[in-house]
Amino acid sequence: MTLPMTPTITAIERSPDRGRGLARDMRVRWALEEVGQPYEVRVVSFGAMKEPPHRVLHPFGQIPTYEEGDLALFESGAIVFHIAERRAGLLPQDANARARAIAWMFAALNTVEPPIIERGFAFLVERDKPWHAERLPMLEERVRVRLAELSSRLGTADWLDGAFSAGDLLMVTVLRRLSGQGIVEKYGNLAAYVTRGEARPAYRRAFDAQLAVFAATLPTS
Ligand code: GTB
Repeated sequence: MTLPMTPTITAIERSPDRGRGLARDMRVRWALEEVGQPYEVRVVSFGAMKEPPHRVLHPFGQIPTYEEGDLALFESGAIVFHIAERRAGLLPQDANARARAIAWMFAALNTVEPPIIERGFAFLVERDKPWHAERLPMLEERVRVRLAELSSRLGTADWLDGAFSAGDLLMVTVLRRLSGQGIVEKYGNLAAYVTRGEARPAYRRAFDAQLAVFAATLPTS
């Protein structure tokens, strides 16, 4: 199969976040914008995601995917890492600093994001269960502990380890899932960190592009 050389990513048609940039194509778009790589977007419906043509690209029937030349990738973290490795701007040159930035990428996806997602899912799908009220404080506490630890490490720094990196890009997108819920806002430095990420020109371009897709895929009547 011949695949295009300009990277093509996938995004959801009518994203449930209503264009707030919370779906995981946002982090890939932002990474591409940071390194100045033009890209194309293929919008897929929830139904099409589960069909064989999309599952060839993504075994779990999700977005985002990334196609470039004869490479097809899935998992937003792997895609951001691929972009960061091949183009300058998201990972430091110094080997140790680079390793630490990669550690922050894993921390964002493997340590900070899971409790945030679990709490979010509980709100979405468990709210009517008799045990929900009992389970919720534990889920809230797990998020709180992680944020307190992250806040303590960030301190007064602008970014997690020196210059802005792919670790910050992923961490900001993970924290944004809590935006407006009064949780990140309890940690002034984390709230400022998210705002700093969102103020980057590359972030703004990525955000506007995903919002345009949401607007364009809304039903017309
Ligand atoms: N680990 C994968 C990755 O990082 O790439 C997870 C990918 C994933 O969950 N993708 C979602 C998906 O395809 C899209 S982002 N879901 C369809 C399915 O699993 O069947 C989903 C999303 C939408 C809205 C919000 N929000 O409003 O907060 C957050 C995330």
